[in-house]
Amino acid sequence: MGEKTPDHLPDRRMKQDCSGYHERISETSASAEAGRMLRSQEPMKKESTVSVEQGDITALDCECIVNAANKSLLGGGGVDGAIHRAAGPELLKECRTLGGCETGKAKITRGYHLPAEWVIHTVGPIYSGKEKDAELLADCYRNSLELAKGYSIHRIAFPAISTGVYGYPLKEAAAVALSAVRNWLDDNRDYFMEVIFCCFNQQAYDIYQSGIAESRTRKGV
Ligand code: AR6
Repeated sequence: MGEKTPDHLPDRRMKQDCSGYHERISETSASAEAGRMLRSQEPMKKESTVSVEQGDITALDCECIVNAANKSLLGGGGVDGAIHRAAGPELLKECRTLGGCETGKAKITRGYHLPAEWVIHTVGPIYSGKEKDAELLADCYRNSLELAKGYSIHRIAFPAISTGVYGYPLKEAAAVALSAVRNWLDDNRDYFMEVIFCCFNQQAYDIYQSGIAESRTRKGV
């Protein structure tokens, strides 16, 4: 990995900005924050957000996208294949220098020809039905967010890791993903992060959307 020079990256933001057709819901509570600010007279902090969008993650104009890779980090099918195709051969070249990645861990590269400046590659568990699956899947989200924070990234999009070739049931995986992200945001209240769950199809979108709505109801916001 070279030096972090995001300011000197070529302008890739001319690619498609998908915000026009991606639906979004958010669990942020700006009005609650405004109320707190008035009461405490403290300056208003930007609240982290969690949202869900439907579409192709390779088209997202987002600072960082996450790849559901395999341990070799040398590409594959599904979202991994799509990311490598869209990023171009430079991505594979950089991935070759990384020495692979263990399940649950994460590594970072440039985004090359993607609209995203950065790609975080994480390796989800192959679903086995054992307890360890959820721990490893949560590690993917936690370690990706931690790595992103280390690179001062503030906007990150995740695919539904492990729910394709690796066979993790979507509903279970979404619950793990949402809770891992929420826990990380709770532990990092001093750091603003915009988290997007990018769902490839309607079924995944609906599952994530209801998961977020449920947590909003629980929190009463
Ligand atoms: N944008 C967003 N989500 C996508 C896209 C896309 N372009 N394409 C697929 N998905 P998978 P895994 C969704 O199989 O289960 C690869 O070969 C898809 O609908 O890509 O973690 C790797 O090299 C599904 O919900 O990843 C590994 O060998 C989710 O992304 C293995 O697959 C994940 O499906 C990893 O398997």
